[in-house]
Formats: sequence, C-alpha cells, structure tokens
Amino acid sequence: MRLVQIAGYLGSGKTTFLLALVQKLAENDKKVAILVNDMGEIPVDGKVMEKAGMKVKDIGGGCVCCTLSGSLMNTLLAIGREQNPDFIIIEPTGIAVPKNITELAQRVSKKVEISFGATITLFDTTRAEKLVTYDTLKRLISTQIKDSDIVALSKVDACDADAIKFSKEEVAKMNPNAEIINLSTKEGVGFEELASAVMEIEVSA
Ligand SMILES: Nc1nc2c(ncn2[C@@H]2O[C@H](COP(=O)(O)OP(=O)(O)OP(=O)(O)O)[C@@H](O)[C@H]2O)c(=O)[nH]1
Ligand SMILES: [Mg+2]
Repeated sequence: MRLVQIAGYLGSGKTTFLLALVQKLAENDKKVAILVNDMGEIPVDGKVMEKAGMKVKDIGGGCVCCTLSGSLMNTLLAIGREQNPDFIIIEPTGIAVPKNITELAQRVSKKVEISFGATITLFDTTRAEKLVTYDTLKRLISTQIKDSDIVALSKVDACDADAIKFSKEEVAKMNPNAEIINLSTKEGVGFEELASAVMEIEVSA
C-alpha cells in the first residue's frame, strides 16, 4: 500500500480535500483506506467522512506523530495486513510533523509492505499573514512545508491575487524544492492536478 499524507495547520481544508480525493481515487478503481487523527476525544473528521459513505479508521485524543505513535504503527500494520489497499491516506492533526509519521511508517514497512507517496501540505491562503507572523506558528508551518513534496495553497477562491502571491513567496522560501499548486476544493481549482500527483508520485523514503 502507498502512504499519502494530507498535512496542514488546523482548518486549512484537509478533510474537505481528502473527501474529494478519496472519491476520485475510487472512481479510478483504487482501493483506499483512510486514517484520520483527531486531537479531541470526539472524532469529528472521521464522522464527517463516514457520513460521506467512507470507512474511516480514527485515532483520537492526541497526535499520531508523537504521543500516539504506537497507535499509528499498530493501525498501519493492521490496515496493511487486513485490507492491503492501494492507498492509505492519512490526515494527521494540524500540529503534526509529517516527517515523524514517515519515519514511523518506515519502521512498520519492515513488517508489512508500504511504499511512500506524496506528502501534501495545505497552506491556508486566507490566513497567510497570521501563519507567517507568529513565531511558534511559523516554525510549525515551516516544518510541515519542509517535509512536503507538494504544497497546496488552499482556498484560493476566498482570497485575492495578492494574498496568493504572498503565500507562494513565503512557501517557496520555506521549501524551494516543493511543487506549489493553487487549490480550491470548493471550486475545483488545482484539484485534478493534485489528484493525478497522488496517483503518480512515489518517493524513495
Ligand atoms: N472557501 C473555501 N473554503 C474551504 C475550502 N476547503 C475547505 N474550506 C473550509 O475551511 C474550513 C475547514 O475545512 P476542513 O476541511 O475541515 O479543514 P481541516 O484542515 O480538515 O480542519 P481540521 O481537521 O480541524 O484541522 C471549513 O469551513 C471548510 O468548508 C475551499 O476550497 N474554499
Ligand atoms: Mg480535518
């Protein structure tokens, strides 16, 4: 199974994108497993996806990249052994560090077949200013972006050209190697391109 991460700060549009992505993969006859990590006790995102008819494995009450790393590894192992999907798509919490998740999955890949697909981080263009102004926030965002193959500038339908340009410049400074794509899941901008990238990209981890 190929592991794809949809990372990004709280409220950046991960679940909305993931729902559309999973539908697209299913249309292309891909077998997909979804793993969602909610911070709170109540699995909000998992519920949203189950309502949309998807089967979701939800890990809650902490972050899978650190405090719940054991749960993440056990869950990956179980999904690999029991479902063996084409893709395992993970939505970590907004504060997760994608690289930690990749490293944990690498450990699991010694026991069950896992390959590594795209790590996509969403950067919320409607909050660009805030995301790069506060030091702790900037450090977190920048860590997420550094670990990504693709950065999606999300919600471009809801902000002006200047904000998009500003976001792109800030993201490029944080990771000059990442591909940067404008995304509006709501209006379909950039979606096809991202979905194709998910289907095609396999990185050596
Ligand atoms: N304008 C606009 N709003 C969007 C878009 N995608 C998501 N949103 C909105 O942004 C808000 C957060 O979206 P989610 O998909 O829940 O974001 P998330 O990153 O999963 O949030 P958490 O899991 O809480 O971190 C919701 O109100 C969405 O409707 C988009 O393309 N355009
Ligand atoms: Mg979410």
